Amino acid sequence: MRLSLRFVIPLLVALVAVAYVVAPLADRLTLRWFVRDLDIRTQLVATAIQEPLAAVLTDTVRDKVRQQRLQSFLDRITQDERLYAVGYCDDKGRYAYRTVTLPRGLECRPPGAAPEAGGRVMQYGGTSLHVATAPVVIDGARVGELVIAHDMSFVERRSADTKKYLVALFAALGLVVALITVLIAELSWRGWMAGIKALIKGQTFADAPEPRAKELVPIARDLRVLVQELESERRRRDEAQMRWVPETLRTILHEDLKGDEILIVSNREPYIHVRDAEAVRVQRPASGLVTALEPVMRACSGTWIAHGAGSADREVVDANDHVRVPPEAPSYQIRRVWLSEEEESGYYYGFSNEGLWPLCHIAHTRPVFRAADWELYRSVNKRFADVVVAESRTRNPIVLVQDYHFALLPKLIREQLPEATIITFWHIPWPNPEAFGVCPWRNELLEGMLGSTILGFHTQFHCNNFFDTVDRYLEARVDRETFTITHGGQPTEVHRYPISIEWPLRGVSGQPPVPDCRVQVREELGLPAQAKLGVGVDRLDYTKGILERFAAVERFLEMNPDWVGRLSFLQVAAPSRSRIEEYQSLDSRVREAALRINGRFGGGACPPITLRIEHHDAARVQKLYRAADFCFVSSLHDGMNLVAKEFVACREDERGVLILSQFAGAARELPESLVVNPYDTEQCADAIATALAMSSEEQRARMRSMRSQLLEFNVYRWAGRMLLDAARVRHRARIASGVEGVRA
Ligand code: ADQ
Repeated sequence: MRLSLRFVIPLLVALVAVAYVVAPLADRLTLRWFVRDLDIRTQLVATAIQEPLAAVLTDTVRDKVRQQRLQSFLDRITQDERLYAVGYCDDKGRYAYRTVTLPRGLECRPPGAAPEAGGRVMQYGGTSLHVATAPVVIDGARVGELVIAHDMSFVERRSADTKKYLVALFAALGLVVALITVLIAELSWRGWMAGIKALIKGQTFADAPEPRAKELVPIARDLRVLVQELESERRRRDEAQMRWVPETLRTILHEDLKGDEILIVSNREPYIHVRDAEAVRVQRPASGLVTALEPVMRACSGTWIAHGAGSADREVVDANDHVRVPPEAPSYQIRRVWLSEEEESGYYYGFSNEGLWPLCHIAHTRPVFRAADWELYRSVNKRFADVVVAESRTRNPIVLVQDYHFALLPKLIREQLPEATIITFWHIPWPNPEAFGVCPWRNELLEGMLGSTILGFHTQFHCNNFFDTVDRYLEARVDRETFTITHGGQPTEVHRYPISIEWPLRGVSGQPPVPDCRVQVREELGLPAQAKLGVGVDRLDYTKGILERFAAVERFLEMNPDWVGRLSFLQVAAPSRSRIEEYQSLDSRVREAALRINGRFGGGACPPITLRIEHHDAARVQKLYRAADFCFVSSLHDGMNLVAKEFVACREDERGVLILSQFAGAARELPESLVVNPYDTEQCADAIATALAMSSEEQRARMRSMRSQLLEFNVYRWAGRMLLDAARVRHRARIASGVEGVRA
């Protein structure tokens, strides 16, 4: 339709132009040219016949003879096909001779009339005639005048021919113009479309090329900015509808954050280099924080700043203390920070893990606060702040500060990089104001954290506790409607970001089928093939409720003696913070409990408790999850607990039961698990009984529901939501600075 219009319109225009403008104009012009030609021709004829005419006129023969001669002379002349008629007017202004064809009404001009400048056109008997006069002069005296009429029908014939050619010419021209128009329109339409398409694509991928059509370039930029903003806005609004995969994070980074620089700071590094007898080995620490952030960093690149704690860490870094990881396919770098023994002991073991860890977990372990530890905590936070500034290539990087080891860091970074976007995530619970209030440096800690742009906790409950704590101890404006705390003019948004795992969990697809895992793990543990297996996977930490778990297994066997020799509970516990007395004591208590329970119910090939206090690699842990009939997470208090989520992620067979503590953040997201109070031994023992008796249909229904929750709420969403919020804050700050600029 579009094409045919483009074709027809130029053609119609050409034809109308021929009919109403060109043809009449051509008519007028050709007529004028021919009249001029005929004027000249008349003069030529007049001149040519002047002499013979004079001879006839002056001949002394009789009048009659003269007349006859003149007549036949003029008749001869008019045999010329164009010469229509000739007349001779004498000196009295009367026709002395005239051919019969001379129009009747054509009178002689009065004698003495001035010579005519040119001829005139007249109609006669349906024929157009050109009539002109020429004086006849004999011996210098004017004796009369010739009237010469030319037939102009040839002009009409030629004019008609010319019109025909013109129409044909213009039709051909119109056709060519129409074709060229269609061609150009089509090409430029495609060009525009390609330009616009590139432009629209450019909203999603910032590196889209400039449109080739030059005229599109300026609007391209404006349009791109506009669509990008709309797109970002839509993303923020439609976060719930988005599919959360690594690519989504990359898109947010490139589009919403315009590829801004990302720095992560945590105490634990994602890869530790350790020296064996002869070689350097790479180890991945058992840490929920690392488990969550590593896939995010793979997706985002950037720099991860962490304490270099491995025995071979210094051997593999470059001159700037950088090492690229993951070793198999490097995609980001670690910047290692070296701490002395004293610093590590005061900042990490002392203030962080003997002070803040028990302070934030309500696990009835008394926090220990030493002034010396506090000083080292402060100075190490300052060291890390300086490293962040040194690593930052821009004045406004996005810094993701991780966990309770760095409560002071946000404020320290803010002092040196006021434009940085600092997102602090607190991976452990936040207690109520009374519990937190026992810390001698509570205000400094709170002020340090409020240097953040955004502060995240796993649950709303922890956010509310934080609001209450700030409200209680600081002079700050706490706005619970906008979730913002303003302290010293610096606003901090406080939000809930429940952490999760990557989905699908890396490595699971490479695992043997679940039945094979069941058989292999039972063989490896020396358990009977039919034995039921429960599993617990933790860092060896008193907050994880390992002793309470054992007590529940013991109680279950007490209540259900027929299960003795048919059920084994495998506890794998990664040694953790083993320099701290409380942890050493836990280690011995856990070992003793396992021995005692095994002594009480064991003896056979299937001990009630199988305890492995050692670090396992991720693949091994996944295999254990797959081999188990149930997984028991009995944390006394836990920010989230990723073990619960990992267990669910490893069970694509939709079998297995999760027993989960109500005091782990994960219980809010996985209510289809068997939710228990780990302090209630009876309830936990019952939960084991329920798990062992649960039909496969019920297992499937519960597992399916939990899996769909994790598919949707994975770690990319956790990180993505924080980054989107950061993008929103940055966007608003840019607008605000623009407005300031205008005001100034
Ligand atoms: P953690 O206290 O470390 O994390 P958790 O969330 O359960 O606890 O993560 C532990 C991680 O270590 C899991 O990935 C698990 O597979 C791994 N792991 C445990 N034992 C292991 C072993 N023996 N060998 C090898 N790997 C082992 C803190 C908070 C949590 C919060 C996370 C993330 O205490 O509440 O969920 O950070 O924010």
